[in-house]
Amino acid sequence: APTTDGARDRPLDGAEDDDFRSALLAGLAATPKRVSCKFFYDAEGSALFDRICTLPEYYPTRVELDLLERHAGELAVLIGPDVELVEFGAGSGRKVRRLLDALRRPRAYVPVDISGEHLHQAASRLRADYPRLGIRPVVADYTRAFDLPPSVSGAQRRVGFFPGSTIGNFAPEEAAGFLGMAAALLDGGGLLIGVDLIKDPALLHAAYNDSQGVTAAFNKNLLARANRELGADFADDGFAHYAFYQPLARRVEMHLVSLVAQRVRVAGREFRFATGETLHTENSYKYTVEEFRSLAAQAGFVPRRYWTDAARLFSLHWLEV
Ligand code: AVJ
Repeated sequence: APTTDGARDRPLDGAEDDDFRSALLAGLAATPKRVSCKFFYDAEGSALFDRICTLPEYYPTRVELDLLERHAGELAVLIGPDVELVEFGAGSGRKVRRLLDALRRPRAYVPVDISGEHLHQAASRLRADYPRLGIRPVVADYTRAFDLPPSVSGAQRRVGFFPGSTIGNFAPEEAAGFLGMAAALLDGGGLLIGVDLIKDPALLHAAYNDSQGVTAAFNKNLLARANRELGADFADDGFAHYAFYQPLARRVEMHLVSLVAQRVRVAGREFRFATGETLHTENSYKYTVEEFRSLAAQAGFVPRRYWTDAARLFSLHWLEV
């Protein structure tokens, strides 16, 4: 089991609270109002995120899957045989399957996720199709320091996998902190990581404001989740999805904007929203290839190879420790 000790038990994303209730109460009391994006991913939110990944405007998933397939042969050579693959976050399994299929004799798959249920599902789906792979889920919040169980016998090196530009949810200083922690866990191995790139703001805007409204539903599910789990009384038509790219901050911001002056009750406490006041729900930072490589180098990795698509929408990086 992962261990935590007080000194290292520091969150990297600035969220002090692990549980939704105390995090939302603290975030609604703060100015400006905010809540960590990790609370998007209940069962409803995870299903909505899977739909986002199939949207025509949301290029990251499509481009990253294509990069994994196109460069499978080169990845297999760089990563090497008999590795233990550690995934930060348990995804739908689509990306890790593509990677596992490229690698020679992968020994073990170690998904790390805060949600035990999500991990259990990811593990059992893979077990059926990869009977010779040791699957060893670890329940941990990878935004904080955590330990891994000893490597499986026969594994040559530990290789991390952090796809989807999830690193973009960290501010750059926090991303450096995460990479430093990953470098320590993956000593002697490497990290394969997907990073979304700075591009025409119109393309970023479209990716977070899809025409089917799935991203809006994903964002608003946070309020629905509060109503379901905390007995809150957020009115669905009282808030709107609001997402935009901030070129100077190099990030997409998602907010829920209050359409009227209103009071909301959450877990027995009352909060006021002015008209136009927002609850900030997510940051998604974008990088240039060179900026990301120097961030990784500062954190202790040796940036080896990277791949991008022809339009330079998205990048995949192989970093060694
Ligand atoms: C999973 C954090 C990479 O920032 O693009 C998608 C989440 N939010 N649409 C991203 C998300 C809105 C996604 N990450």
